Amino acid sequence: MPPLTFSPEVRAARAAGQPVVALESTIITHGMPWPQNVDMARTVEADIRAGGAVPATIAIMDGRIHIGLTEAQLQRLAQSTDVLKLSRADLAVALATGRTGATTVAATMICAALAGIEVFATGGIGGVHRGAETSFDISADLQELAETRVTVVAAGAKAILDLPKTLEVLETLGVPVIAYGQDSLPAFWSRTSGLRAPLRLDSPAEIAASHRMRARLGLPGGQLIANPIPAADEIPAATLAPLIAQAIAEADAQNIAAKDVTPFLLARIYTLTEGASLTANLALVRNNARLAAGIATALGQTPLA
Ligand code: PSU
Ligand code: MN
Repeated sequence: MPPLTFSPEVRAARAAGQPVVALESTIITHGMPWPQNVDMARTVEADIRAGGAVPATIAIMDGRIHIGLTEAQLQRLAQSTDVLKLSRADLAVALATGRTGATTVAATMICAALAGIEVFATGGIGGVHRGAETSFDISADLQELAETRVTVVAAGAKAILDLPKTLEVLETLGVPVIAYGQDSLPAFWSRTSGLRAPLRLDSPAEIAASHRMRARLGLPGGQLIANPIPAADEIPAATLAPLIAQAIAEADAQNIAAKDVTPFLLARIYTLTEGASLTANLALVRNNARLAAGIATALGQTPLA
């Protein structure tokens, strides 16, 4: 039996058959600074409740997989500076040795699936980093989307990544990349990337139906729903491009590698945009949470077969 601990709120939701939406914790510990990270976590949880579903923020604490965090646990996680960043490779070691850590998209998908949660909202997924042809830096999030049956709502991938290569890898892995309500692939801070998304759906009911159809076909793996940032919150790609280039050059100069690359770039871009990147990030995570609540609700109304 996996070492799962449900929060009282999530336990009650499961007993009542209410829709549940998973949330990751690396965005809290490694994606945003304190105290904005804890505000974001609370606000996004409230958005999911307002959307008629129950939020389950997932983290590893004291050797248990926590599905839903209490206020005290959220505070503890958000304020610690030495929390581990856990992906698929790290989960078992962290649990077996009683550690505390935040789950990435990949690890959150694994834990959500273990808990029977089918929908997960986040900001951006990991992907193929620029220069991956020499660094081989490709996030484990992509492989996880191919293996674990959870529908992930994100705002596309950040421009710190190589978006065309990320799309190619997802295609190779057989992951459906579905733009929500438009033809273009959204690019996190911007509504459009200049790339056409491979697939498009226009309603939570359609997304729920294709999630169920994958199960009927016996296909493992999830769906990536790419939900564009609201127009009012967008940051033009041209504004960010030089700042992203600067952040990547600094990461190279300082030999930042492996797990440290994404948190380093996010922190630098936050500083270089004087916080504007964080404001937009909050808006898009909230937008994704609302859509995920709609999908979880629609799944509850969609027959299993
Ligand atoms: N991209 C973002 N914000 C984030 C992350 C990615 O825009 O917070 C986090 C997520 O937890 C994601 C992880 O799963 O970084 C990917 O890290 P890596 O590139 O090391 O796989
Ligand atoms: Mn990486």
